[in-house]
Amino acid sequence: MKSVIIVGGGLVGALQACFMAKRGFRVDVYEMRQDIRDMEVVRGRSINLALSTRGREALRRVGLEDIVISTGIPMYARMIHDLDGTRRPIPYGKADQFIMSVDRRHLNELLLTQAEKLPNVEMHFEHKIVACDFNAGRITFSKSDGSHVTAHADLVVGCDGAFSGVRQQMMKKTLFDYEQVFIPHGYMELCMEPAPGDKFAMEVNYLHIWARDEFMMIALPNQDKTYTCTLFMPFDIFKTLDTPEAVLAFFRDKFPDSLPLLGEKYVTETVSTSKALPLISVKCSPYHVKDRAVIMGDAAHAMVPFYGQGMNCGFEDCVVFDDILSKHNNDIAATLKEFTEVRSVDAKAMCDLAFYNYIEMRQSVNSRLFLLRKKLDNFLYWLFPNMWMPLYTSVSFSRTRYHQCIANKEWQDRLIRRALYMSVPAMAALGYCVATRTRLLDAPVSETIQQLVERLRPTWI
Ligand code: FAD
Ligand code: EGO
Repeated sequence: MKSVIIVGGGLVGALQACFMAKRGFRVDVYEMRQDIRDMEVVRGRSINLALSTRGREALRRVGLEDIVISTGIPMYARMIHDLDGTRRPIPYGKADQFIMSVDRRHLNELLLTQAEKLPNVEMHFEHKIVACDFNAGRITFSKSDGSHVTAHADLVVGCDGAFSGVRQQMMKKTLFDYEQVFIPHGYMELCMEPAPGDKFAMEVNYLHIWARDEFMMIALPNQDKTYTCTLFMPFDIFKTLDTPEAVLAFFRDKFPDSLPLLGEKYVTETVSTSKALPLISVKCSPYHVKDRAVIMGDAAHAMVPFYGQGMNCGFEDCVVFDDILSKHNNDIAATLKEFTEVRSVDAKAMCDLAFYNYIEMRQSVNSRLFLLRKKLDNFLYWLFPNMWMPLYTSVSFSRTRYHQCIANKEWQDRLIRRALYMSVPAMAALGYCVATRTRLLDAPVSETIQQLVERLRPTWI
């Protein structure tokens, strides 16, 4: 059987190892970090993630859906926090439509352990990719002691994240398109401890959102009754919050209701001393080199986190790849070619959607408008359940291809625009009638209309 090297033992790499091994490929996973299962604390990155339908489908196929769902916390609605502290819940849709708050580390550990259960998988930690020769199927890794090792495989799968080393090697090839954008916003994570009595500090089973134009904060619940809050803000503003006093004034002004829950001391100390982390959006094409290499997950399409789809999209990559392998009876060359064709269109669409949300959430999401938009979405969905699926619903609760989600949204927008245009003359007529009500009822006008009707009436009536 053919051999596969998977670079990166993160969420997507560990999942891809399960998929490939189940097909009988000989799989070697090379991960730069040490085994997270042996670590006390894993630094960096968000602590929890929103898992939705696409990600769940992938987990189901490797037998992990039930365990992940049972250890996550469902979120059936968003909870919008107004500036004055008012909280307004807006359901995601039907009762069975919820997103799951899952622990990143726990999920990664489950995936690694699941992959290792298969006899044809081997893990190599503390191996960082430094070079590869795609034609020879040869990869060189550096180890933590500074030494180098070389490995061979029929296929290299790059699942090594937004700053992918495999992608970097692919960029040397001709006809490889690449685009990366760092947005002006950075993010910082804050931990909200349980309230006295070991209870959640806020309503559980919600995705909490504070929308303040340029500043956004969200909170997802954890199993241990804490919340992970993520503050999104321009680096320029983060820079000005370098003293506890400045942080306190800022939070009092923008997120007053969160202050007592997070604790003034904790917030002021953490925000004034921590570094905000950058957010990057990466698009590239193609995703493969002949029958030798392919990239998936963030390596192929890192996106800004404003749709909660990065991991879900990466997990769906594995599902799509697996389906195409089946279709071509494990023929690698045909599979890689079709994977690029099919998946690059959809992943690009999702990157665009995430970026669009970044813009929209700042412009209109001064919570009132957010509320209005979501309520209208829900109302139309309730009215036409088979025809009018809101964009967030098709992205998060269906496996409709991402580019199709955009197309649906476009015809819906066109319809709304048309309905508005068509209502213009009707409104004008109505307005005219209201303004001139007395005159319409005047005898001469009524007579004119009667004469008109008389003249137009077909003779047979
Ligand atoms: P990664 O998770 O980055 O894993 C890459 C792995 O490769 C790592 O283990 C790394 O150590 C290893 N590696 C890197 N370079 C090398 C190398 N040279 N050699 C060997 N190994 C290497 N997505 C969601 O679906 N829902 C959410 O709610 C959500 N929230 C997010 C919030 C924030 C703030 C951010 C930043 C992202 C969020 N995402 C979310 C996106 C999600 O984190 C990513 O899409 C996901 O982690 C991608 O998985 P991956 O395996 O492709 O990459
Ligand atoms: C008008 C206003 C149209 C991530 C607002 C669309 C994203 C966008 C970052 C939420 C939920 C999971 C998330 C909604 C919109 C995660 C998410 C949404 C954030 C930020 C996030 C929603 C982690 C955008 N899903 N979402 O509809 O509830 O709507 F607020 Cl900053």
